[in-house]
Amino acid sequence: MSEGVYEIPDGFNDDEPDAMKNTDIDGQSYANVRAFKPSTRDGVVASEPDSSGKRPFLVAAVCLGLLCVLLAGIIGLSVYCWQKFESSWYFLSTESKTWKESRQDCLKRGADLVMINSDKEQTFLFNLKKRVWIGLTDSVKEGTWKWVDGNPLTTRYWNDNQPDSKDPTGEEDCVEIHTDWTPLKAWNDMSCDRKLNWICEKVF
Ligand SMILES: [Ca+2]
Ligand SMILES: [Ca+2]
Ligand SMILES: [Ca+2]
Repeated sequence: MSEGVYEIPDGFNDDEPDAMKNTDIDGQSYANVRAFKPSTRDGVVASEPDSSGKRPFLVAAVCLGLLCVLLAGIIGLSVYCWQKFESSWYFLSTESKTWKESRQDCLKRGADLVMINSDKEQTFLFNLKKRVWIGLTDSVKEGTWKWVDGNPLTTRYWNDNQPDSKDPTGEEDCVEIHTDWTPLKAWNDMSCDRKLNWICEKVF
């Protein structure tokens, strides 16, 4: 035959991709109408980056991975800052603030200053070995101690000589756990304007 190109009949299953088809008839080469696209199968390596849309997906995958690492870090850090004991989570501050500022910090964290209901809880807090504010005050009525949720004081862990309200500059209306004493006799009333660490409690 000297002219023409054989047509592939309908239904003929040609497993060669269109891009690879070349027809050689009578010693003459006919290139396929579609551009030749190099592939590793041909021993040709593309020197240009693949612009088929894979790159944006790769960038998105890397960004997602980095976001996951960041989230894991934040979650890990927040879990590290809170300690679980019995049915509550406790946050021990690293800063020192007044009693009122300390309470505001706890409220921002979705918690409140710690309220102590048992010997076990008091001992756990004492063993943290920090002078800390707790959620107990008589600022509304001198001598009437109330927890931050408004409940009256029933279980007490005052030191033998406390509360004494003997701050030379004024009243002592807020309560700390003092580290110098014993676990179940560790409370001291103190001026609310003094700066101490504090403990927030979240009950579950
Ligand atoms: Ca408690
Ligand atoms: Ca007082
Ligand atoms: Ca005192």
